[in-house]
Amino acid sequence: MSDNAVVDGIKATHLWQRDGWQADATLGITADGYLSEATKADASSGAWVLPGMPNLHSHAFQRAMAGLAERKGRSDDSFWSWRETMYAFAASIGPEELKAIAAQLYVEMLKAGYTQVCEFHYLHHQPDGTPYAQPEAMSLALIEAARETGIAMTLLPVLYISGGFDGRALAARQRRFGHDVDGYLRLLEALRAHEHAGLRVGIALHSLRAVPQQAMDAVLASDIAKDRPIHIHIAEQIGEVQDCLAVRGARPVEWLFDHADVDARWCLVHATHLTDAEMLQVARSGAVAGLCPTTEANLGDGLFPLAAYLDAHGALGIGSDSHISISPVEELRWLEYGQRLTSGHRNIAARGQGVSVGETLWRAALLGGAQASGLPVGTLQAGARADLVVLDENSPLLAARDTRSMLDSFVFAGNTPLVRDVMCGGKWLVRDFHHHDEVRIAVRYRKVVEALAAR
Ligand code: NGQ
Ligand code: ZN
Repeated sequence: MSDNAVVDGIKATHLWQRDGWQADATLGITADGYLSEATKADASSGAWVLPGMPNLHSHAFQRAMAGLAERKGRSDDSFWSWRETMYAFAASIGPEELKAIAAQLYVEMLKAGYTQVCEFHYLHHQPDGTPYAQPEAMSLALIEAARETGIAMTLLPVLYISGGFDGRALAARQRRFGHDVDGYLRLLEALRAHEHAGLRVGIALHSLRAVPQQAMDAVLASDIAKDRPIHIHIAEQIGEVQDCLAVRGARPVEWLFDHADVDARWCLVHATHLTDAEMLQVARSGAVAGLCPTTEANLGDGLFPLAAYLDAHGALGIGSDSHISISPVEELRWLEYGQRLTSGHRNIAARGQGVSVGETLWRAALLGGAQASGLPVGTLQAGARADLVVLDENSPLLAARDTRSMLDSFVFAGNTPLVRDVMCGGKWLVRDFHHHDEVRIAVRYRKVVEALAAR
C-alpha cells in the first residue's frame, strides 16, 4: 500500500460482514482504495451494503456470442458442437474487438454486483497461430478493458499445448491458443510488469486435455508460479472423464491430486463429475471449486455435488464463464435450483435449521472467489480493497425486508437490478444504476459486433 491517508468513507445502516449484518457501520477509505478503521464518512452510502462479488471465471470474448448457439444443429448437439461454434467465432476476434467486448462485459459485471474478474485468457496469437508483433497484445487488451471500466482483475494467461489427452497437436482453430513452456513463462514475465493493486497475474492450465504432464510440472516448478493463484478446467464433461481414464488411467481430479500439490492456491473450474472420494479430496485440499451454474446448464455439463461438498466444508466460488448470463444472483440461484430439481427438496445449501440459503451462498462465494482471485477482496474490513455494492433500498422487491430476509430476497426474488451503486478500489463506478462510461463503451461495442456480424 502506497498511500494510507484516509480520504473518504462509507456509512451503512447495515453492512454485510462474514457473520451477518452489522448495524450502523462506518469505514474509511484510503487514497489508494483500501478500507480503514479510521473513519471519514458524513453522508450515508446506503441502507444495505455488501462486499462486491468476485467473478472467478470469465472468457470475455464469449460475451459477444451469447445467444448465437441456441438453434438446433446436429441431432446430438452438445458441449462439443457448441465448442466448434465458439472456435469459429473466436477466429474473428483481435485486440481491438477483444477490448471493446471485454469493456462492455465488465460494465455489465459491475452493474450486476461483480467487482473483480478472473480472466481465463487463451486467445493469445493471431487466428493462424502467428504471434502478434507485440506478443502479449491480447492480454493487454483485457488489461486495458479492466482499466477503462475500473473492475479489479486477476489475469490468468492460459497454457494450452495439446489438442487432447493423447498429446495430439493443436487443431487449426486451436493454434492461436498455443505456447511452449518457455514462451508461456515469458508471457507471464511480461505481464507481471503491469501488476498493480487492482491487477494480479495468475497461472492457468487450460485443462488436462491441453497440458501434458511434463509441461504442467515445469510451469508449477517455475519461480513465477510461486504464491500465485492456479486455475484449471477439470471434469466438466463425462466424455472428458472417460478419455482421461482411457489415456492416463485415472479420472481427472484423481490424476491431478496424484501429480500435483493441490492446495488453497488452486481453483478447480467446474469439477462437475466427481466420485465421493474425489469430492472429499477437493474439499480437504482447501482448493476452490469454481462453479459456473448458468454456463454449466447452458452447455449441458451436469450438476456439482453441492450438499455433500458443503458438509465436507469445501470452498467454492462462482463465475459467469461463457457469459450467457452476467449476474451473481442468477449463478447462486441456479446453483441451488439444480439441486432442488434433482433431489425433490428445498433449501439445500443451508446446512442447518433456520439457516438462510441466500446468506450461505453469498458468504461462501465471497470467500472462495476472493481466495481464487489472489486479491484482498470479498470482505469489508480494514486492509481489504474498498469493493462494495449498495442495494436499492427503495425497490418494492425489498420492501418490508429485514436482516433475516434481505439476502434471500436479493438472491432469489429480483429480476430487475437491485444493485444501485458500486464502488471498486475506493471509486464509485456505478451510481444510480449507471456506470460512468457505459454509453461510450456500449456504442463502441455495438460497432464492433455489427462489423463482426457483417463479415
Ligand atoms: C473454454 N469453456 O475454454 O472456453 C471452454 C470450452 C474447452 C468451458 N469449458 C473449450 N465452459 O473446454 O475445450
Ligand atoms: Zn472456462
